[in-house]
Amino acid sequence: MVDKSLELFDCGHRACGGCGPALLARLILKGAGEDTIIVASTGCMEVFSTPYPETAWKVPWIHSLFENAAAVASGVEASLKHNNRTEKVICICGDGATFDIGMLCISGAFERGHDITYICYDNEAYMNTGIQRSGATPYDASTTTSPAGRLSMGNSRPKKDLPQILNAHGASYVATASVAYPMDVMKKVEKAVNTPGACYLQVHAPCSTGWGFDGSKTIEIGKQAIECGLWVNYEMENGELTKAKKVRRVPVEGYLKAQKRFRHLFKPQPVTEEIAKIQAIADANAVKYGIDIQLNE
Ligand SMILES: Cc1ncc(C[n+]2csc(CCOP(=O)(O)OP(=O)(O)O)c2C)c(N)n1
Ligand code: SF4
Repeated sequence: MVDKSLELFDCGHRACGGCGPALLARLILKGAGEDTIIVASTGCMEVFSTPYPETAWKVPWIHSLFENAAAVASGVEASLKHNNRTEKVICICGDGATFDIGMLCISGAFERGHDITYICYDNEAYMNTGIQRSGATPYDASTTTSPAGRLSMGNSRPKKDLPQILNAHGASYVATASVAYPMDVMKKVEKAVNTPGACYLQVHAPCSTGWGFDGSKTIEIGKQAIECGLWVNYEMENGELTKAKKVRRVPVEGYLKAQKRFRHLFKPQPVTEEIAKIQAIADANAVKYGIDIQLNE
């Protein structure tokens, strides 16, 4: 067991108030402990935590290119193994770096079975460069490259199912989590770094600036995503779904209404057919992962 009272991600960094990824950085290091080497791709977390010559990281930390964190981590892990060293190697990357530009290197690292943990902080767009859509952006979210307007309802594609893709690579452990449930995040990080082979964690990390909500509401928004079924916390071990957080589901409207990126769905009046499509995504998640609490449970 690692000592979770250690604060290995320091205060004084430059994230926006209520930044989900900043909270996640702290939780990752609490779950992983001191004996950890971080490889971080370019993105918000890298920018706000390491303005040269300052750093918020109290463990060794390497800045990779935007696209190659998994390749850098593979090399670090191979070198540590060669020298009989036992540090854990963790990639921490945004969804743009993970879902899109880094896929080639991630696929290679997982196929080769490197003993690394890859953690995607999923704030559902390229935030650092001004809120562009990524393969993780949810259906109908308005971003600067999928703007809602007279001719558009926002992002026209559903979120890519990356955990399933990495599961299909033969990953030892694949899990999703949310910063709204900190104990669960720390537990899954600890489990991932102690599971041999390549492991993947995808953590829902609400972004107050990009999603358009007050920074005091980060945890509330994260919980709403889970309570409506648009985000599911689950674990897959050796290819099989082993656990999924059950909920008494509520309609998706409350979650959507709380964020400016979805406000076009309600103003000037509710666009019921689009809201119904998003509800259908949540319903499909509920069936796929069996998360609905039945009345007799
Ligand atoms: C090869 C390359 N292309 C583009 C960029 C510009 N760039 C820097 S950060 C970033 C966005 C990162 O998005 P994401 O990985 O989702 O992390 P976030 O900023 O949301 O935390 C981009 C496009 C870059 N640094 N390198
Ligand atoms: S833009 Fe979003 S992810 Fe980036 S620092 Fe601000 S709240 Fe965090």
